[in-house]
Amino acid sequence: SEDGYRAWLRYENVEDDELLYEYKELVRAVVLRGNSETTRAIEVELKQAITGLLDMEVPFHNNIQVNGTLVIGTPETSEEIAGLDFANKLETVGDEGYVIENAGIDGYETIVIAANSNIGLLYGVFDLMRQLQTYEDISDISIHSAPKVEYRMVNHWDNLSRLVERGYAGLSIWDWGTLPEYKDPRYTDYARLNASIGINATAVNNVNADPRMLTDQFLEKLVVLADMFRPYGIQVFISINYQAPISVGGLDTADPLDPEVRKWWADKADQIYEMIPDFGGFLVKADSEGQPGPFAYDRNHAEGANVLAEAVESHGGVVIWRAFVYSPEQEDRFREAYDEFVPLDGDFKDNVILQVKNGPIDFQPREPFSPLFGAMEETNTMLELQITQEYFGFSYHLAYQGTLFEEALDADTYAKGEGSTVGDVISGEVFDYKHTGMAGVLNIGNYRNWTGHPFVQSNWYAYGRLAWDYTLSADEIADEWMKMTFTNNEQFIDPIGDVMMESREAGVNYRSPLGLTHLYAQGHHYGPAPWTSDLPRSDWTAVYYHKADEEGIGFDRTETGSNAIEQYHEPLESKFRNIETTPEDYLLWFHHVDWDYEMDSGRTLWEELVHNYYKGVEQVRRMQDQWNSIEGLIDQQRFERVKALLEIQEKDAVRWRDSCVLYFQTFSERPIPDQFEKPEHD
Ligand code: GCW
Repeated sequence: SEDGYRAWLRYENVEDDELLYEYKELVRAVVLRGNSETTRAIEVELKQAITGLLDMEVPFHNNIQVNGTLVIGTPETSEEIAGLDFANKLETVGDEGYVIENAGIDGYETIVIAANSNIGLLYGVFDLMRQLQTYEDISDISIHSAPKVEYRMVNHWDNLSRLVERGYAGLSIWDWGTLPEYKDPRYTDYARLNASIGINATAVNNVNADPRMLTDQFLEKLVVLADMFRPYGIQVFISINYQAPISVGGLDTADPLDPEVRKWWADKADQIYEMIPDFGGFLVKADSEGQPGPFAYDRNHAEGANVLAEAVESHGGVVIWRAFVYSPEQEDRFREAYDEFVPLDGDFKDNVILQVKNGPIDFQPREPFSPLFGAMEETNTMLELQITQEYFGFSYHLAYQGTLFEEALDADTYAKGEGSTVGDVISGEVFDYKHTGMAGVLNIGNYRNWTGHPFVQSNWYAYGRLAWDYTLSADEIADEWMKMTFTNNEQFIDPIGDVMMESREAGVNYRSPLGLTHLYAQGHHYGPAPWTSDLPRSDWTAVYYHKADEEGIGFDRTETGSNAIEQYHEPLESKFRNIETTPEDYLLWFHHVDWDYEMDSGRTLWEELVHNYYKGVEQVRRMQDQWNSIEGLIDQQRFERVKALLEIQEKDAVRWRDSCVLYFQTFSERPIPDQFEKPEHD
């Protein structure tokens, strides 16, 4: 049965006879050099992969004896590799990169996987297996690959109770109750899946952090996870609660400038590093959504972060400080992170990284990029993306996020003129950052298939691939993922590739087209409630964001409004100030627009809004048709599951459309034109 547990590491038998023959000739034996936990993991992985893909047991030899040997090693562990021409090219791939090349060694034809570290080799092996899984020709292989950012992290919002915040796939996979005694093999599969896409760090607990994570009881459990992840190159991080010196340490203050507090954090760090020598560091959500932080002691974010940074510094650790802050006092939540953090640029220690969500509000279906990217010249700044579909239909809707991630990474900040994309900023190309990184909020659960909806796995996959190389395209990543996860059959790949590539835009259209924001029901963030108005915090209401009235709709962020547009570099600032040059996808993010404003299509704003809502529903219906067309090309189990989920998605899309259109109509007081019942697909 296909229950989705293996995700993209299915290693199914290659079904193309010619390719199978080619692969068997090229991978007849393996010479694997080195002896470490990681090389043992490589051996296990390769045996499993080749047995599955090529239906044969590959022999591991002590030296090269046949043509078609796969030679794996570093210049230190392998004389064969040290002697090769391209051994000197290895410098360019750094600690974690790798090279895969054909090479003649001692008269034998080989494929070589070379790297500077065993982890690099592991990544190379996963890449080669991906070539086989996706039916690439490897007879003339030449791959040089190195990650573009240093920390490629996943963040779990998992509570110690095992309930997962914004997780839609069961309980936390960390079974704290049976740790440290029971080493669930699932933890190893988790590490394999992550390593296969280049993830090298995980923060295991929720950023709304339980202070108990810092107690001996939980640290002992964490040691086991760290031990199980280490062979796969994955460092562990924990989220900390800023009041821990009080609640765990028994002090009467958590003031970061208090000498006792400093000592407490330093001692705590020493203890953790004693237990986990390669511990990554702390992830911190402070003074945000009710979490404690330095503000209680009149200290700013930099003072708050630096005490922690000092504690882990001598151990090589980092502190990841989140920039997700906003409060009801401000007129515009959009402005807030920038207003709070830009004045502190330069005040953070070198081993602090500021973690910024892609958009200024909160993981909406479409946001302009956060103006903090490109504004922090002296502060390491990393990107936070959401893999879990909090605002995208949980694990019920098919919504491939690769396109959203790509859009965020490719956005040009103009920080140093044209061509300073968010990707370039966070990889340290624009400013000279000491540390670089990306984080993805993962929130898999203990469901058999990890993510609930089989297609949510693709977000995890896409995130990892882009964290490794932000210049990859969402399209090619979707293609790889489908081939590895479902089938190489083009009759499947073509229509379902279209489904994936269109799915995010469909989700934007039926929820919040043209730059609308946050129309969700309060709390769960699943269904529509654009009418939400009376809550204890105005910045949690929907009316705060859409500002619909008799005149029009949208949030004025020009000089007549909050002027948040000033936070962008030119020429973006001028572009967004002018309603005519603001891209329509972002229109209502920046302007309060008259219902009769004429759009590019010739329709009025009201008509265009309605059009988009109707189009979103049509897009889902088309996704259903395309899915139905592939019946029989994959296992019936996953086929039926996705089919049923698409039925749910269609109903939800209709509900979103009707709720929003009818609600906004109470302001526009304009008719819903008949022809929008079924707009043509454009
Ligand atoms: O998107 C919001 C979520 C919260 C989350 C918060 C954050 C962990 O609704 O559930 O809390 O963001 O990113 O801190």
